[in-house]
Amino acid sequence: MSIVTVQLGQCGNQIGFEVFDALYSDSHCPQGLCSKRENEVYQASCKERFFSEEENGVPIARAVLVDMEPKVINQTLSKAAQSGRWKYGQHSCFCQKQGSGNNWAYGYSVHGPRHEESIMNLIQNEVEKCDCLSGFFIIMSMAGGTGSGLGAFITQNLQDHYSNSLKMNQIIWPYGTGEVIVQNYNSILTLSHLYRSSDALLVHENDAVHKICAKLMNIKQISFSDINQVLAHQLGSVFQPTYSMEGSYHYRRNPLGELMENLVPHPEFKMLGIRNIPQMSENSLAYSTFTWAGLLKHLRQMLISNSKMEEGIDWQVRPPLSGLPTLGKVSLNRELHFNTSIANLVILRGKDVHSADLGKQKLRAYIHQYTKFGIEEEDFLDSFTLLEQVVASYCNL
Ligand SMILES: Nc1nc2c(ncn2[C@@H]2O[C@H](COP(=O)(O)OP(=O)(O)OP(=O)(O)O)[C@@H](O)[C@H]2O)c(=O)[nH]1
Ligand SMILES: [Mg+2]
Repeated sequence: MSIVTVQLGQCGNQIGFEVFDALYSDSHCPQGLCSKRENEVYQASCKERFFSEEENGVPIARAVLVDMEPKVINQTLSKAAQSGRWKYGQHSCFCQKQGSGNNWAYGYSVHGPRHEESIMNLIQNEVEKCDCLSGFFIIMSMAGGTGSGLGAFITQNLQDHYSNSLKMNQIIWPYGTGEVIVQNYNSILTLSHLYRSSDALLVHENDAVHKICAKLMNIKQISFSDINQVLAHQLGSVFQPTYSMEGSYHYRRNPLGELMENLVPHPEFKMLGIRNIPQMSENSLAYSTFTWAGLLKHLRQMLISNSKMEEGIDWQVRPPLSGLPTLGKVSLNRELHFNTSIANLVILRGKDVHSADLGKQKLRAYIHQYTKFGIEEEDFLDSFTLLEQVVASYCNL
């Protein structure tokens, strides 16, 4: 089964490129530890998922590229073509002359309806190339204008047109500081809209990945390209084929279905995160040894203590001994309480919702940028309410 990837905005397109490049490199790795035949089966399985028929021997990514300005799309297309190993389809991109200027409302209410038909047609063309569709993987930032606003609009459309196919959105949580002032409002709108129309939200925080680049990969001047390579590596580890119960040479067939069956057991809990080990520069890798048991132990503790990386794991945090702790135990023993990981991200932001940062007074200063394009104060209130509900559900887990 295949996945159609939709890359939206600067962030979505730049990450999308790195993801396809990582998937291709991994499945064509020259020093495989397995037999030639096994390698071929693995390659074929990866190809079925992410690449369509070859053109002159070069596989074509099952992807649609969308941005409202041409620069990033042109760069992305030419980087792929220059790789000589894989490329994007000739008729797989849609771009215009002017972006959304970090305005979610412009992406959602103006670009969305205006270009709906053209973008949906491109997606349909890509779907028709699949023998069997597993679903959609939609890559976008949470805080910009095009990826977030138009991305939310297109995801809603996919839900309407392909209600039986799974949709997973990869969303990039903006840096905590130093970016555009309206990023919090854009993020609230993105999250609440995707919560209604997507099946799973895979969240990556730029701050956390930046730290991985600095501390684990030893990169001095970190660029988006470095960050995106770490992200792509993590995504590859999730999407590449794994053995089915039938044993070697048999890979699982439904990449998104199998992930969601295990990770999204209830539609209220659809926020996902990835923990990945080992993560280090190629140079350090050569001097390291690992055991499977050791890796699992670290990974498990990272999950429990909500560490984003292997360094600095808090070994004091423990899961509850059995089932849910009673309320009394929670308050007495707060620092030892089991940490629900990705939910924390929303819960922390959830608390901020009540503080000055996202307070209604501040919102008033910027609301005109949204009302100009049809997003009213009431839409914000609906979004706040929906997210508060999500926070409450996670708190009650
Ligand atoms: N990880 C990562 N984040 C990015 C990248 N490019 C932009 N971002 C983040 O994405 C957010 C801005 O969104 P963009 O994707 O640039 O915006 P856009 O979708 O192109 O929308 P407009 O430019 O407003 O039309 C900020 O939070 C950036 O930190 C990237 O290549 N990688
Ligand atoms: Mg842009």
